[in-house]
Amino acid sequence: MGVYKTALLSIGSNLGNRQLLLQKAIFEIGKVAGEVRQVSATYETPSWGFEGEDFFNACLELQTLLTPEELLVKLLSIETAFGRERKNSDAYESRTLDIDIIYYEKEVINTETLTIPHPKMQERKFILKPLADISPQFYHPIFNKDTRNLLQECKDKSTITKQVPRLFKNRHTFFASLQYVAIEGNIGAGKTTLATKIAEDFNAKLILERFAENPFLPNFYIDQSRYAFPLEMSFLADRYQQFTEDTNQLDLFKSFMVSDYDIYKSLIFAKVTLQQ
Ligand code: PH2
Ligand code: MG
Ligand code: MG
Repeated sequence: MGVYKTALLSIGSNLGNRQLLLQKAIFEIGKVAGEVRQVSATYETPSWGFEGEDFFNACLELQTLLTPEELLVKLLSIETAFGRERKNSDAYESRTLDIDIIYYEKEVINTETLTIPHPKMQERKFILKPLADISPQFYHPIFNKDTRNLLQECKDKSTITKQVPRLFKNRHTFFASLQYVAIEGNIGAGKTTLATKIAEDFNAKLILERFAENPFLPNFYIDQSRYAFPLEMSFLADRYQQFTEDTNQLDLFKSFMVSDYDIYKSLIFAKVTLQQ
C-alpha cells in the first residue's frame, strides 16, 4: 500500500466560463489524482507577465498516492481535456485551464519537466493569496518562510478580488449545499432517471411526479379552446397538492430534495394552451 502525500496546487483560467472551468477541473482532479481536501476562495486577478483577460485563480490541497511525475502527467491531460492549447513558444498565453504543482510535501525537485516548489510562486500574489487561505503556515523548503511571510514580502502589487460563488472540493459537498433540485426537460429526456441517480448517489429525498387521470383531458382533445383553462387549473391543483405533501415532511436523514419535475411547469403549458 502506498503512502498518501500532500500536494498544493494552483489553478487558473482566463478564457470561457472561468468559475465553471475551475469547478469542473477540481472535480476531475479528485477523480483521477487523489482526494481534494481543501479549496481556497476564487480570486479575480489581472494577467501577470502578459497582456490578456483577467484570470480566476484558486489553490487546493490534494492527498495523492501519485509521484510528482505521475501527478504532472495526470494534470497535463486534464488541461488538454479542458481545451488548453499550447503553442510552441515560451511566452504566456491565455488559457482555459492551467494547473500547477506549487508544493509536493517538502520536496525540492529540479528535473527537465518539473520544478518544485514552483519557481515563481514567491513573486505572484495570485498564487500566494489563495494559498494563504488553505495553507498559511506551510513552510517553503528553500526559503524557510511560510505562506503568510511570503505574501507579506511579495512585491506583486496587483489588486486581486475575492469572488462570491465559492468552489466545492467535490460533488458531495456541492450537492450538500443545495436544498431543492428540480429537473426539467422534454418528455423522454431522462428526467426521472437523472433525479433517481442523483438521489441515490448524493443521499437526497426523491420526489417523482405522479400522473393522475385528468378528467378534463378527453374533453380538451375534442374542444381545446373550451377546456384548456379547466384542464390547466386541474393539473396545477394536482401538482400543488402533490408538491406540498411531498416536500412538507422533512426527512432528517436526507441532505436535500431532488424532483423530476418543476411545479412551475404549469406556466409553460399555460403559455401554449391558454389565450392571453
Ligand atoms: N498564470 C501564468 C501567467 N500569468 N496571471 C494570473 N493572474 N493568473 C495566472 O494563473 C497566471 C498569470 C502562467 O501560468
Ligand atoms: Mg502557471
Ligand atoms: Mg502550468
